[in-house]
This record gives sequence, C-alpha cells and structure tokens, in this order.
Amino acid sequence: MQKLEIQKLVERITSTQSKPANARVKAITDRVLLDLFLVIDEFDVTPEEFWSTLSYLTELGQSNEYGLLAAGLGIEHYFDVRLDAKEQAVGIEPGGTPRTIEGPLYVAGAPVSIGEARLDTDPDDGEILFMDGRVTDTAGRPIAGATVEVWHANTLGNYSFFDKSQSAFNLRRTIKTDAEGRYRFRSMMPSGYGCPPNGPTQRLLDQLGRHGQRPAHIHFMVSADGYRQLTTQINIDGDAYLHDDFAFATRDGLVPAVTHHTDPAALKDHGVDRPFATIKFDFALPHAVDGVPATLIDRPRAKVG
Ligand code: MBD
Ligand code: FE
Repeated sequence: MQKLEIQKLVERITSTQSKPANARVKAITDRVLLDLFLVIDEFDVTPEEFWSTLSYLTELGQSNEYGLLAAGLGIEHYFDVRLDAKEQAVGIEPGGTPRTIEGPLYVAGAPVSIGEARLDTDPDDGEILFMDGRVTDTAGRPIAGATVEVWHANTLGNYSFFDKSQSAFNLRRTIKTDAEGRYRFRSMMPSGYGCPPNGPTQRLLDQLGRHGQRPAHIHFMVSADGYRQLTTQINIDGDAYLHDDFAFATRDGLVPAVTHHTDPAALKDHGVDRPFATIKFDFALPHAVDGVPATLIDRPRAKVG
C-alpha cells in the first residue's frame, strides 16, 4: 500500500473522538498505531502472525514475564541510559556509583537490621560470602543511617518469593548503615540467572537467536535523606556471562574484586568451617537536587508483610 493511504486510514481511526481525551495517552497511542500499521505493511505481516502475537502477549502477561522481556529487550537499560543523560544535562554532581536496572524480581518488605545482617535463611551448600562496605557521599564522607536493600539469587539462580521452594525473604534484607556509614552481610555466593526455559520470554529470545542468561549478580537499592536514591547491582567477576548479560546491566565500576579465603585462621576469624569469599564495595550517592527526574522509579512491585 501507499504510505499516504496508510496514514489516511490511521488518521481516520485516530481522529475518532466524541469526548475529551487524555492528550498524552492519545498522542502516544496514535503514534504507536501508525508505526504498527507501517510495520505490518513493510513486513507484510500476515493475520496469522498478528493473532499469534496477541496470544503470545496474553501468555506473557499470564506468566508475569512482561518485566523479564523488558529487561531482555534492553528497554529497562535504555531508561537507565536516558536518566544518566538527563543527569548529565543538568550537571548533577559526578562521582556517584553507576546505576543499573532493578529487574523484575524485587520484593518490598524485607527484614530490617542495623549495620549487619545474615541473608541466607535456607540451607545452601554453595560458597559462603561476606560483603561489606560503606555508603558515602561523592566526596567519600560516610552516611550513617542510610538504607541498603539487598537481594540476590541462590546457588540455583532462583529468587525467593518467585521460587516458592525458598522461605520468605531468603537472600533479601534491608540494612541500615551504622554510625560510620558501614553495612555488612553474610550470605551465599549467588549463581547466574536464566530465563524460565519454556517461558514466553525465552521462546522469543530463541527466535532472535539469543540466550536468556545473566551473570551472577547482587541487587541493591541504597537511599539516604538528602541524597539521590541509587538502584544498582554488582556482578561477580569471572562469570562467563559477565559481559554477555541478556539484560545489558553490567557497567564499568560494578564488578568488584572477589577474594577467596582458605586459610584456617581466616575461617576461624569469620566463624565458618569452610572456605569463603569476601567482596568490598562502597556506594557513593550524589546530593538530592530539584528539577531532575527521581531515581526511584514508581512501578508495581511485589510486597510481603
Ligand atoms: C534477574 O535476576 C534480573 O536481575 C533481571 C534484570 C532479569 C531477570 C532476572
Ligand atoms: Fe537479578
């Protein structure tokens, strides 16, 4: 078809209006519709392809995988890049820890403690992990009473709440920094995540010739009064998918060194009976400023308690 004909048809559809519209919703819907008509034309999309796509989207929702696909198509990462650009444009204080995507597996309401926590409630025979560091401003001054929310997968790459075989809030905690701005926790070294192999996200990735794997990582949301909230992750160095993350979340500055300890004295010192790993990582937060989009995204999240 002629492009002009398509435009006229879409125009007839989008000009149908008998009552006040939400101008933004209408403008975006109208544009998406035009782009969709043009795509159908350019690729000569068949009705069979179109209806099977609708079934696909239904299944995507029924499987609660919209968030997973948004990560896998790099859309969530795109919003990070956009926020970075907006911050740069207004000249926000440099030196903050890089942000990276929240992902679809956060759960609000994790147990809160001060200074330190043990994250693993369920038994797991993986490598014991101790992680610690400080929350500071961009000049390295400690922030006491900052909130560090941490969540990660178990050694099978599964997250509590979504994996009903784990107990509530396994590998999820909220730690308030102590008077020196410090946090520390004991946990288990996570494994990388893989999309549910038979789920709709992985099926589309297969069609695109892509894997659905993430390197092992630990998620954080860090906040303190007067500072910009930070959503980020650290990746576990050495993971085969470190720079091949299906969600595009690995960024410079988010791959701290992992130290493995086998020395009996170190084991004794840490109160453990087998080799363990340690990671040190500080989070630096810029001061809050007016007129810049918020960092903490308002989005539907799972909540317990
Ligand atoms: C994850 O653990 C994750 O962090 C993202 C972004 C997507 C899927 C699983
Ligand atoms: Fe994750």
